[in-house]
Amino acid sequence: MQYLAICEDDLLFQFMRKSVTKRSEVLFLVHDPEAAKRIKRHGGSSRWAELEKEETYKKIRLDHIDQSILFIRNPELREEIYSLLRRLKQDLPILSLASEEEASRDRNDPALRQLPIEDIFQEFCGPQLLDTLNRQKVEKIRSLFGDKDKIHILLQHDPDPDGIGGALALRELLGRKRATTPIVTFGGVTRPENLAMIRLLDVQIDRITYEDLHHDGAKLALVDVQPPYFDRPLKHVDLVVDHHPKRTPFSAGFTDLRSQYGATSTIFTEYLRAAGVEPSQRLATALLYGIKSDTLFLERGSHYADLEAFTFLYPFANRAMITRMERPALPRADLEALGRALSRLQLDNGVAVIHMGEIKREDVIPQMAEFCLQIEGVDWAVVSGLCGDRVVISVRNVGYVKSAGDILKRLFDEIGSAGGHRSMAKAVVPIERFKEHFGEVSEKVIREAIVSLIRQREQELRG
Ligand SMILES: [Mn+2]
Repeated sequence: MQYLAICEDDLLFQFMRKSVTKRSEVLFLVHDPEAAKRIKRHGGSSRWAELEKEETYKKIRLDHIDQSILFIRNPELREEIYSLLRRLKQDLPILSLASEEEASRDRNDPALRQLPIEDIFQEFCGPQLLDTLNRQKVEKIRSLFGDKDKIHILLQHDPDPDGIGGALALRELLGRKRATTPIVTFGGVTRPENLAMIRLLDVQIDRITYEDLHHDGAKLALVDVQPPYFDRPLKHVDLVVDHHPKRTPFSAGFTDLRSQYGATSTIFTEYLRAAGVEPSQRLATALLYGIKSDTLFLERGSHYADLEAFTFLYPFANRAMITRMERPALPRADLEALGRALSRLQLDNGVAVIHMGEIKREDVIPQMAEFCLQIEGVDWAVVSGLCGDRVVISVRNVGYVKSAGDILKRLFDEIGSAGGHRSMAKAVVPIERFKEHFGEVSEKVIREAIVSLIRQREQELRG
């Protein structure tokens, strides 16, 4: 295919640069000699000419052109060139880029296609323009750490795919290796899918103590989590990138919180794109899985940005590997706990509350809450269980009144830790403190506390 792009300057070339320099079949015919030079300098093929002269097109030999692109902002000049081309070659395919108003005018010319520039900008340039913001952030992030610094990337107590994906991306953005930039946690990976992920992607997550966190002046980067999440204050935090709502004020050298996003991996995908870093298959797979699992395949709490990041990562990722991560085997004992809990299920105006008692694996609680949402008539699923010396409560919500995070925070933040999004949230409270506050840990107590707040919220919204 031979393309002829007729332009006043090199603007179109700059937009198309990536694709046209790889393929030399696009000849840019430009009005401005300086622009013609710039195009050549950047590896494109160009010719300077007087665009309104018939001579110009005779020299080019339109017979060899399969497709012409007209990007002329001056409407009179555009019209003039269009008529000229038509006169010289009746069936020459012309793609004309014009304003929406002009492009919508019917020309009764089957070989002419008119595209509104606005649409093109929207599609190709919108994300790129926004990226200046991300580019600045990437620069700032890179400036935080010196070459000799050791960096600890700290995740939540039970690192999940979103945190792991973000951590790998941060390491990539900084051009670092595992040895100087380890991913650390005070807890450990427990969920079977997450264990499968770190095994399949060969991700090492080290357990660390508070004492060792700042050992030898190591710098600290928090990914998918904020300083107040931790039981003990962290000494110095250099970076926080997270999508959870801000709970308590904190200070850090660099902070990027985007609570409207469904995943921290989305933020890091934007950084990578802005920095022009093409993700490896391993990194893309981790980020894609992070977005997928945090947003339940883009369904819950997700934002247009999550979809956009997902689309970008998809071709780079190993989807077969993600499928293998997603099918973790449920232990028999936990299946039985699910069964017992279900048999006790009581529905109260769309609110399903289940207390599972003692359970072995904490991740069964959110899985159960997720599952309960599928029961007919359930808008709110509240599932709790006892893990060691803690009460863990997970809330999911599909209805009109969405304030899962707020409600858990109001109830449990004082006596434990609580947070989350409008539609999914979690609270963890030491059993002793729970008892001091509520008298006992039971379905009844949890139901009464949560249902009354949900009703209150509904009333506020109606009122
Ligand atoms: Mn997350």
